[in-house]
Amino acid sequence: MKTKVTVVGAGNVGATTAHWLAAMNVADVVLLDIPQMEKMPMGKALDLMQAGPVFGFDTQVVGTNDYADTKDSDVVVVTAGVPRKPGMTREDLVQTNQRIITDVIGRALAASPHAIFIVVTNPLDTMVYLALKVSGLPRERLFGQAGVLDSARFRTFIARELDVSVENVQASVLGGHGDEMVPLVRYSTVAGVPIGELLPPERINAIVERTRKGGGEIVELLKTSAYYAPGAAVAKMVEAILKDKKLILPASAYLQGEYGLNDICFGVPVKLGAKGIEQILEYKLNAEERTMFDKSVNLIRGTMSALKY
Ligand code: NAI
Ligand code: 2OP
Repeated sequence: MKTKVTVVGAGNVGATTAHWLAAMNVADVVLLDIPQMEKMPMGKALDLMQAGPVFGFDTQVVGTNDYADTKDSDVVVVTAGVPRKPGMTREDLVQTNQRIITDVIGRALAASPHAIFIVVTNPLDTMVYLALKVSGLPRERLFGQAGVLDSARFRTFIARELDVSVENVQASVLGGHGDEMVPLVRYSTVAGVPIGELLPPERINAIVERTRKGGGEIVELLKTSAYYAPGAAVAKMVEAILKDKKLILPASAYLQGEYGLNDICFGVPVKLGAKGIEQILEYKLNAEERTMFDKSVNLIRGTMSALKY
């Protein structure tokens, strides 16, 4: 049986997610945007599908403004929202994107009551929290993408610094998707060797800082948010679900006591498979990492307080 993935929001991140998914040939894709965007999603979908003969994928890609076309999706990716402009923090986005997320989740869930939802809209952890409350879904079936992207940035910088393949670099970034995110240096390795044994502390600190500000660096260059790596990160999560891979990667998940935290969505390592989040892994944190975690928690709770119910 063919699987079906809906991507809500056919802008930069949504269309790029659809692009990676089509190239991976893992599911048919429905790309949805609001009626005000007229036939834009139809145009992108048709263009993307016509890459199939060149790249060798048979994925059906449908563009639409109508949730009826999203019916019975296996996974729904939510990228609908306003991206950051230069000088704007993710937190500035709360109110506009709260309205959008509330609208999108209600409609998408009505059309696909059994889907797994991946939220991408910023401010990420706060929008995941909102989407959970609006949907009433269990945390296993609704979570957010941020850590795969942040870890990919960290891995890229480590690989470039050491002139090795990114495939040799394992690294994890936890915490909230913001400038207080927590790159876990102790758990980062190159071909199994901890990076602390390969790089001096000042180089590691510089890489950590660049990772934390990785989103902002791209906003300054592009005058809008990143989308190639974010789209790839989402596609990786979708693939893990559809192929039931039991892949361990970071995701923004609703915590109920894990890491001593409650009633917050926060980036933690999870096992992703056909049921969505199948396990939340608890790494042992030292005092320094715990302090960074707590700072990140405070930042997210501050953003959450901007939600208006
Ligand atoms: P974009 O402006 O290119 O696309 C957003 C699309 O959402 C637009 O086409 C817009 O018409 C659509 N939209 C707005 N309201 C909608 C609604 N109610 N229903 C359906 N579609 C609606 O923005 P971009 O760059 O794609 O970013 C999207 C979101 O993703 C932003 O909030 C951005 O901050 C976030 N983002 C998150 C990342 C992450 O790692 N979690 C990484 C990059 C961006
Ligand atoms: C990023 O990290 C803006 O969240 C977006 O690129």
